[in-house]
Amino acid sequence: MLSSPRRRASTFQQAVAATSPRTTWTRDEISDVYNQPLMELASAAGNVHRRFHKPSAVQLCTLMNIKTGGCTEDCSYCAQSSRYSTGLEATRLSTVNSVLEAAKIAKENGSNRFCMGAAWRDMKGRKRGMQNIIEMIKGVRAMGMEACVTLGSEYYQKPFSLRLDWKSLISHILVLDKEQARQLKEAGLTAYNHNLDTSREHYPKIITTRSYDERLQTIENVREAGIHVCSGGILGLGEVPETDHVGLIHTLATLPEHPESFPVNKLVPIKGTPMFGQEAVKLEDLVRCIATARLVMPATIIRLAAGRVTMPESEQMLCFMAGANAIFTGEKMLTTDCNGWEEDKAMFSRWGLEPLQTDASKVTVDSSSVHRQIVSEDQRGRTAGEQLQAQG
Ligand code: SAM
Ligand code: DTB
Ligand code: SF4
Repeated sequence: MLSSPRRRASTFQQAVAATSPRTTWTRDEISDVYNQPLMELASAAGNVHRRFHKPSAVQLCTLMNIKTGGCTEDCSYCAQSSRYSTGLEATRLSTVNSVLEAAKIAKENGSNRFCMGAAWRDMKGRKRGMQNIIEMIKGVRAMGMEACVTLGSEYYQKPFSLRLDWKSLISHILVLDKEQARQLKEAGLTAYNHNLDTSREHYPKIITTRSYDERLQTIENVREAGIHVCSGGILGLGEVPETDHVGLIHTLATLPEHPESFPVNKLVPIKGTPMFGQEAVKLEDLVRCIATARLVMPATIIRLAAGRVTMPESEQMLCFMAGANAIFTGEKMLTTDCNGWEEDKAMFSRWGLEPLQTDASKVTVDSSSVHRQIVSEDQRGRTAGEQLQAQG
């Protein structure tokens, strides 16, 4: 259904005037925002960004692949799926020491979030792995950095009554589910990354071994455990930007709480995967997506994630101006290259950017979300309310 120009203007103006996040967006409203003239959209997003965040502050996160390859899933973009011949060698879970050494280097280079990724479908039956991951999280937090993990669907159980075969009964007994989430939270985990990747409609063309609802269930479980949700998508999977980017943003912006962070990945084409050879996302679609996310999820951190290494600095700056405020930095993403620390330091100095100081050490391991909120508001500069007060 097309909206009248009058309604279009008012939805956009409401988004521009927001002083707090709102989770009641309709898909049409988000589409209205998305379809504003790009200059208007990007400039409005920049203004909202300034109301909710310190404009010069960009969070530096460093990734480490703690378990490479050999994954049973069929995500059609991924170098680590065992279904495709990508030439990647599978490894076992990294040792706690090697992870903490890498985290130390990240910290020395100014990163304040360390994100550990494992090529797993889920954590089912991984008791030993879990113990090691808990040690990794504790070690990263003890260094005063935020800790994030991405380990697949953290846990998922189909309704018990639907599957009463032996296999599912056994898996019910083996799965640690909520207990795992509780342990991750207790270890001090700051955030759990689990991307929806694309819209619900486009999703079945990309992944068939895990459903969209399983992803949403994982996100819900993470949120309920009191862990920050980091969830975003990949652009350039053959989707239609006007419908699929809007669909992805709409799903995330209407969750009971907006994700704490929204990673925007540009597809890194991996030879051997079905997505290799897809047309790259256009810069205008990338900026439109970031600006729309900034307007409809104003308090969320928007992370310019995979594919940044292919973007000229000028393109990256357009993204920051439209509301992006985090990056992955360091030697590697998971299996592909990342912009190194030195390159990013030079870019920060040229453009007057500074690392977002979240002083993760202030966030105690068992802190309540209220305390976390206070600290994060404190860190991101003035809150929306304070800004408005200051403007009189
Ligand atoms: N196995 C876990 C999972 O799928 O949740 C964690 C690791 S997985 C590699 C993390 C995310 O990286 C994916 O959900 C996807 O959004 C992103 N990703 C993976 N390969 C990518 C690629 N070639 N280009 C862009 N993003 C990619
Ligand atoms: C996210 O959204 N992007 C990161 C992180 N979360 C785990 C991963 C990007 C992977 C890029 C392709 C690769 O290096 O294999
Ligand atoms: Fe496995 Fe994650 Fe890659 Fe999918 S994205 S194949 S779940 S590692």
